[in-house]
Amino acid sequence: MTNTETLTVVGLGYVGLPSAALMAQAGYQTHGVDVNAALIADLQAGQCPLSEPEVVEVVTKALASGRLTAQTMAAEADIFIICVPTPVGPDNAPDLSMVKAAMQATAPFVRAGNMVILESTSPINTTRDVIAKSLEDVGLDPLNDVDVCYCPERVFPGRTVQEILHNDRVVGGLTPRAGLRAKAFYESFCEGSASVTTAAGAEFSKLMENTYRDVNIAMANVFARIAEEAGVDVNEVIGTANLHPRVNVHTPGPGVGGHCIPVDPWFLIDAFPEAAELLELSRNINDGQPRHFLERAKQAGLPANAKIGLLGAAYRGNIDDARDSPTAIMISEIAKDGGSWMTHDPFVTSMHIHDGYPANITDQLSVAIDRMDAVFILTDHDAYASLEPELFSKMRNKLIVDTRRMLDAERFAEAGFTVISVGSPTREKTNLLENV
Ligand code: SAJ
Repeated sequence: MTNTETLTVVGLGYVGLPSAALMAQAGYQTHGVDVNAALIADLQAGQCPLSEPEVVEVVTKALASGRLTAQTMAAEADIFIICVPTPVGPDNAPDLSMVKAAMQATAPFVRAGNMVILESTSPINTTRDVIAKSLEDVGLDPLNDVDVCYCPERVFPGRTVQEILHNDRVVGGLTPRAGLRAKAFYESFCEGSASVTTAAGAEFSKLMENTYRDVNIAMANVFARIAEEAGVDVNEVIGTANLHPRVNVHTPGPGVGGHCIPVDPWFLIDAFPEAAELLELSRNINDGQPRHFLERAKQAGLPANAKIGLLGAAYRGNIDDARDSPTAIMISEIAKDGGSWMTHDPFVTSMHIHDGYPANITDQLSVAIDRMDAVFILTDHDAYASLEPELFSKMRNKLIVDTRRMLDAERFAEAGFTVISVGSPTREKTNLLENV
């Protein structure tokens, strides 16, 4: 490999660590930095603490090759990449404290001629107001001495390595020179192409991409609520509507989870509250889905102080990530009603309420189903796709809320269950079976 520049990657999370490993794999001598000493100790011992098998493979290989090293301190390099979290606070205002702290710790190592790239999802103008400002504070001119850029990641958790390597990227320079240099850098280790724009344009593009998805999901959830009232099956209608060549209605469900889509629209709402009215409404519609399902369940006979089994804690299927999951909102709504709950997830074992879960998935599911007043299916894990009515036979009250359309509602109704499916009228039990 001929990539002779050295890199410092600050923030070794689910994007920073695989990115650093892929840069190392492309021949760059890469210095990884993180404030988490336990993580650094794992990496120094050659171990990758993330769970995606492909990520583990590239990270362990990069560590073993010596091209990727890890420390809690920044170090001098030709190119610096900042990949730290940018959450929102309790008031939904952006919390840039980690970007600021990372830049304060990194800026003293930056020299004239270097490039500094921010990858963290950020409000418009963060590259100018935080990154460039920190460089000015150490005596550098961010428009002339250093190339300063914004280049958001676009990875879909579960396919991290392939998406870093193959997705097209947008790179925004504070100057045209910086943009062109960042384009050449990303194209040196990624297959996707990089489009050059301004730093503010790239920041806005990232927020627009995730907000587009949030608003479209909110619209799908509104269509589902209309279908439930109108006595129509929303899935059939979405199927026919999507035959139109310019229509792509998204999938309704329990709301929107993950660390990006429920967060990023707030960066626009916070800065442009009037213009972003639709975005705030959409956020509230999506976060209101758990309450909506609870109200439907009450109408179908969910008792007060109900005990509810929750199948799925991850924010989407077949991953172990429960950050900002609709299940967390559902739990707080159940608590407001004085109810109790038991969660099951084949991947997110930290959210199991029960100690000592059995190893076998059917036995595990029984813990979250038997003697419950209702069972809510909240995550589209493959493991929940083929559940049979017999598994639910020991429920106290045969009420199932399927927020993901995982079950054959007809079959469950025939077996004596009341089934509430997203986007479809409630199906009452058609005959009650004794001792199913
Ligand atoms: N969801 C629906 N209906 C849909 C699609 C998704 O209810 O039609 C729900 C999912 O179940 C999940 C949530 O939305 O709870 C978000 O999941 P997701 O699969 O849409 O996306 P993430 O958060 O895993 O990843 C997104 C991606 N962005 C876009 O698709 C525009 C990814 O490319 C970004 O890199 C990532 O956010 C990020 O880091 O910003």
